[in-house]
Amino acid sequence: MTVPFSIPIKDLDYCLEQLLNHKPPRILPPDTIQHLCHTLKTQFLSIPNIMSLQSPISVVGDIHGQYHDLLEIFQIGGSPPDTNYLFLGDYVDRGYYSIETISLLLVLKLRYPERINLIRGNHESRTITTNYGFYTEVLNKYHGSADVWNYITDLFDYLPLGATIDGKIFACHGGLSPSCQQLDQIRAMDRFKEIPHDGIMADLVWSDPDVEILDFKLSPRGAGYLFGSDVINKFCNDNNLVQMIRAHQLCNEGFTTYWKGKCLTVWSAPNYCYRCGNKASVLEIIHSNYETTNNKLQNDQGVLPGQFFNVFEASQENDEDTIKGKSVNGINSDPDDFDSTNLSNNNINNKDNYNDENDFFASYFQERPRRQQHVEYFL
Ligand SMILES: [Mn+2]
Repeated sequence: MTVPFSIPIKDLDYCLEQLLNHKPPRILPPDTIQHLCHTLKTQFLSIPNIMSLQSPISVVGDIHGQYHDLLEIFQIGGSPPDTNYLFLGDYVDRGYYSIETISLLLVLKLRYPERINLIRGNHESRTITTNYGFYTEVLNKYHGSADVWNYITDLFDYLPLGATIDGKIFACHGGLSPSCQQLDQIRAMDRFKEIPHDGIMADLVWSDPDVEILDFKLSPRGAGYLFGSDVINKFCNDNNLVQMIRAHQLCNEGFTTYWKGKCLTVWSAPNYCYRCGNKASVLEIIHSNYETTNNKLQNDQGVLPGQFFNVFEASQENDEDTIKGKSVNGINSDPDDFDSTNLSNNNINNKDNYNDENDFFASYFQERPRRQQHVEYFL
């Protein structure tokens, strides 16, 4: 089924062209963003709090405004419409390109509604974005107007909170809640609001796993909880799940596995904040036919059969921004005295023509060679 939308494909492809064919990417006009958000609201209204998705699908963790690293994801992991994606939230804040990042994802959601799935992270919130970069970036790039921030943060209230994959895997941004034993409790919530400070909705986007504990414990983050092995075992048992996939925590190697793959963290912002030097990953889920695999549930990444973390490093543009040493919100500031006017530009896209009929987005990525993948299939 195709979700209806009222923005012509050629207009969406024009938005993609503005973002992809220029360096730096061109931001979309406020009226365009307003129109995108309005159209998406009607689409999100019909999406349940927990989406039912199927494999194959690629799961992406935090991006945090690292636009060029998001493009790297489509490059190494495939682009829609050929690849299905589930993004786990935290699209904005910290990095330099929150507007471009969220604009691209919103346009892609409208352009490929069945291929792109977005859920809400703790940064998809008015209070958090006011403090960690997105709000300030909007003021800077839109000549002092906060209109675009208002359009987009209003839309954040419509994002779904989680997803199941093949009915066996539960995915959300953060983790579990002591107030929630059944997925149906999440399904029954009114999610169309700002993220509250506590309760199930807050915990879903704020909580973290902790292998040192069995039960719940207050989180040092000041919101959400740490949850232990008894909690995840009971939750999976009671909801017929085999695994939980989440994001929300920086991983040096791009991913972390807990409890023999029962819980995974996928982190998709390489060289986070242009200074952490970490790798990033996308979790590719090929299938969930665990019963056909002779119970050989582990591999060298500690994930379940049919899954692998596609690990990648920062894009060239991330490196260039690192050299520029601009300040990043929420992180120590460096003097912003670098002259960026004469950066050598190895343009990420030098083509002038594009096919505006069907698959503009895919054709963009087919131009760049796919990286060799070290894939282990367990079919
Ligand atoms: Mn987060």
